[in-house]
Amino acid sequence: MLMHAELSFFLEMIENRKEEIKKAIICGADIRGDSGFRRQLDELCRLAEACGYSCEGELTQHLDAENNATCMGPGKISEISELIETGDVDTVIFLNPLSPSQLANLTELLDAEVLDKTDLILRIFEERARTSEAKMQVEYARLGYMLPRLRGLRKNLSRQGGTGGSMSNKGSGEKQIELDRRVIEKRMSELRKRLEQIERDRQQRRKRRAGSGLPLVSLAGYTNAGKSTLLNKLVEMYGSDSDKKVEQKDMLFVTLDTSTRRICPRDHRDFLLSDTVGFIEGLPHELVKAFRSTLSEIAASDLILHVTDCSDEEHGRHMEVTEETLKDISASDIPVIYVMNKADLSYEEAELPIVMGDRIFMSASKGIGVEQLCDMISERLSGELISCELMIPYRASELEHFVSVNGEIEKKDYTRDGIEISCRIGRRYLKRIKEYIRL
Ligand SMILES: Nc1nc2c(ncn2[C@@H]2O[C@H](COP(=O)(O)OP(=O)(O)OP(=O)(O)O)[C@@H](O)[C@H]2O)c(=O)[nH]1
Ligand SMILES: [Mg+2]
Repeated sequence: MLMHAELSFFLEMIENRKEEIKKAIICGADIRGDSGFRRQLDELCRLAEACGYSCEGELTQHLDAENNATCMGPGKISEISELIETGDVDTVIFLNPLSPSQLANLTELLDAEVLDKTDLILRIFEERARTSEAKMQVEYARLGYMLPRLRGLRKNLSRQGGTGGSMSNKGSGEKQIELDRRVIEKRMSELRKRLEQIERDRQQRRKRRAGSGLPLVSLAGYTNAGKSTLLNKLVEMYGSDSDKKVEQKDMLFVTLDTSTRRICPRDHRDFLLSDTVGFIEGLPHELVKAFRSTLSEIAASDLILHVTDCSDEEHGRHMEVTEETLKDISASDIPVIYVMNKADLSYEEAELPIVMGDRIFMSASKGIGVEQLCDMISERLSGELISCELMIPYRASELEHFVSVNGEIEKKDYTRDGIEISCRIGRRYLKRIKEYIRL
């Protein structure tokens, strides 16, 4: 966490939250009748609940354009004020991203805690982050979010009864905000350096792994789709006894860190399977940026298992959001298998699994379709193999083992000049053996 005494207001802000369940109201301006508006409000309510709020109601307004000063119009803002005065609400959560000036104005006008979806997601991540890397990433994202909003934050804090640390003790006004800004920027640059070092270590590990050569398969998908459940099921069926399970739970954003396990399916080549943070519509840009290094694991994989809760009526939208996020992290060119999970909720179990091309309708929690999924994984991984003929001299005979681990040997002869091999091997391993390929 922050080490600067000047930033005590930041700690206060987090501390002040660990109170009883707060009553929240969900607000949203529906700009020109957005078709996904209803669904987004419901999801915001789930997010609020995951963050310890109880949703007491919602106020929405159709608008042609957002109100620059207060997001919603003055009439609606008065309605919210009345709810706050009667004690029915102490937090107001906006679906629309609030600009720094809208946040400052609303906090002033409403005399209540005001947050938007980005802030809410940051709070969930703050509560759930466990490893020091995840903690640093979330802190970096939080500070990036705070930087342009210092004025509104100061109001929020003094309303909560906090001293506001440097923000309210040492005089007010622009000068103070400038001071706070400098402290935050310094801390962000420290965090950036430490995160860059972690990323370098990760790249080293990745290189070593590529050298020893098991293919990497990554789970990706909307939050709560069942990614961790699938990892656990594969570990249970084909992992080693010492492999620990990861947390799986019916809540948004349970997983924030990457876990990798070795899976050894019957009759197929072993592979590594990685589970990482889930996606959501409108995942704050600050977070995607801060979690880039964690997400880079997906971008470095040989195959992605795109997991979707197909029983959710919004699953089409969830898949679109996942694809957009994969594009964002430069992972859209990697081969994909679509895992339509939780199919037990929409189909008779006897009908499952259903395999249609690169899709499989299955159930991770019930273990239905796991073997078929492994067949598909193996097929896709070997589809990426290239046929080649090798003549390996005996002085480099360790490459025979390298080829057998990373590919499939079709024919092998021990000749006078060396080992003659016909094999199929992943494109990315060609570099290591290129001088022995026979043209
Ligand atoms: N009915 C049913 N429930 C499932 C299935 N797979 C997972 N679940 C449930 O869905 C919930 C979420 O599962 P997780 O594995 O934690 O989901 P996740 O994708 O890892 O979610 P985050 O880590 O939060 O992004 C849990 O309550 C699981 O028990 C399934 O095949 N069928
Ligand atoms: Mg998970």
